[in-house]
Amino acid sequence: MTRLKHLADINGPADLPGYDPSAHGTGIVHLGLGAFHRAHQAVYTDAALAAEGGDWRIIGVSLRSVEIVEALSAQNGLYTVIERDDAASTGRVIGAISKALSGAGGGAEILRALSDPSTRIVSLSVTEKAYGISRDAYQADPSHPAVAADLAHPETPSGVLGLLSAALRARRAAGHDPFTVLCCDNLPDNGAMLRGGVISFTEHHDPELAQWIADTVAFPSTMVDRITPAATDETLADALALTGCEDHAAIETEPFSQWVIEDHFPTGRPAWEAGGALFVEDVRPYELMKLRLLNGAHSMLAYAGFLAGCDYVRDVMARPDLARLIARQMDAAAATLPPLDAIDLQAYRDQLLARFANRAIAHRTAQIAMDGTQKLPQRIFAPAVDTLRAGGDLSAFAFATAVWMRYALGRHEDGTSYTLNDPRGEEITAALKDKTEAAAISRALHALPGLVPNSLSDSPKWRGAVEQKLTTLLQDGVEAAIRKEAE
Ligand code: CS2
Repeated sequence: MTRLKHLADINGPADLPGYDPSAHGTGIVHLGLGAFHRAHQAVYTDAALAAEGGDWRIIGVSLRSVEIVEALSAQNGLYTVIERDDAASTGRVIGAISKALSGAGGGAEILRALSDPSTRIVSLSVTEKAYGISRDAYQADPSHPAVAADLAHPETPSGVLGLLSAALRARRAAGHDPFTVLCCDNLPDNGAMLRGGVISFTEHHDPELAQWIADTVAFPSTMVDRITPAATDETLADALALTGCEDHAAIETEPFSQWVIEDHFPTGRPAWEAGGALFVEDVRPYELMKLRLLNGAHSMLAYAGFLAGCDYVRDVMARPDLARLIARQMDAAAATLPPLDAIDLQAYRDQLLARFANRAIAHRTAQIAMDGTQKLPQRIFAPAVDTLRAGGDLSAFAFATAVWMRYALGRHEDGTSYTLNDPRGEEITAALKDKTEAAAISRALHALPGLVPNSLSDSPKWRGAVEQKLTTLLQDGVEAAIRKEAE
């Protein structure tokens, strides 16, 4: 079987890049080579290259995984994106990635790529937990392992903040322009957050450089959206059918894709609007809408669905009671949003429900359930705070929190256990040891430092609502609790 490596070898219905990849230099280093980057930013860059050309190909960096780097390196960076919905699967080969680098063996090569004058944008999709930035103060968090390691050895960084800071130092010393830093993770105000993290990290050892970063480096915020599950054997089999080639980096995703970006790129950018990106003054309202409606409902359905034995989001949507709770979650979240002239919230919500119901996408509830401590603050707690302040109905947020707490126990009702996949997993397990009562569990999890905002922890109304729902989950069982909640 031919391995995907040259466009000329492709023999199947997949679309090919509308340009000659080898005719374009690189202009972007992207940190985080996961499925999401390959289904989203790389696809927009592919469209931009086809529409307007330019030296904007991407050096993709995986900070931890070696596998994807090996797969893409063996394929000249080429891979297939499979778009699926109930009607059809279509394939498109992407040529935007010029090279893949791994951080597993140390950061020297990555630092060279970041410091190269041809690099004008550094984009990131590294997941919420990789940053090590306090969410309230936008400061580097020295208790985060990568931040601590890089603060101790800033010349040999391996984490996000250390790499960005060291690369900016090298560029300044060499007289090169700084790059623009583009955060593509699901965090509110993600550009400002990353800016605060990089500057405060740098202040520890080089205040002058920190000032230069504050004065010269742009950190536009973005809202990113495309539901992209982890690839499965079926993904790879379909890629073979679509290209006639074996493709170890293929991914599957939904037809929908959205990217809203603040247009602040002092050193230029690709014509991402060719792929449908929307450039706006202020991303925040879009980001809040997406985080609270899509991601908030996703987290709730992941915990409730996982506990109810639903492996995939589509299975959760097929249950009328859970589907009703998902719609309720979105409505409760929508009530916390400022009006956004450009968007019809009702239509957005209905579209989300249809996207979740896509039967052709195998999106695991267990995948979305990961890293709850990193996700719940912006998805569930922030809108709960707004709802509490406005005197609204807390039910949806309290239920989402209670199902997460039930999930945090790490065992199903039949006693089988599962791994709590969360950077604070050990801390949670220690806090919950020997706790069986709802009140004790809720107290222990509310007491985790920096997780639940004080306005919620200190509110008897909130605490009562969470505890009551957790009591039902524990005493009557998950199924009965879902039924009762959906009544
Ligand atoms: C999901 C997101 O895994 C998760 O937490 O909620 O990855 C979600 O699929 C994307 O944000 C959709 O754009």
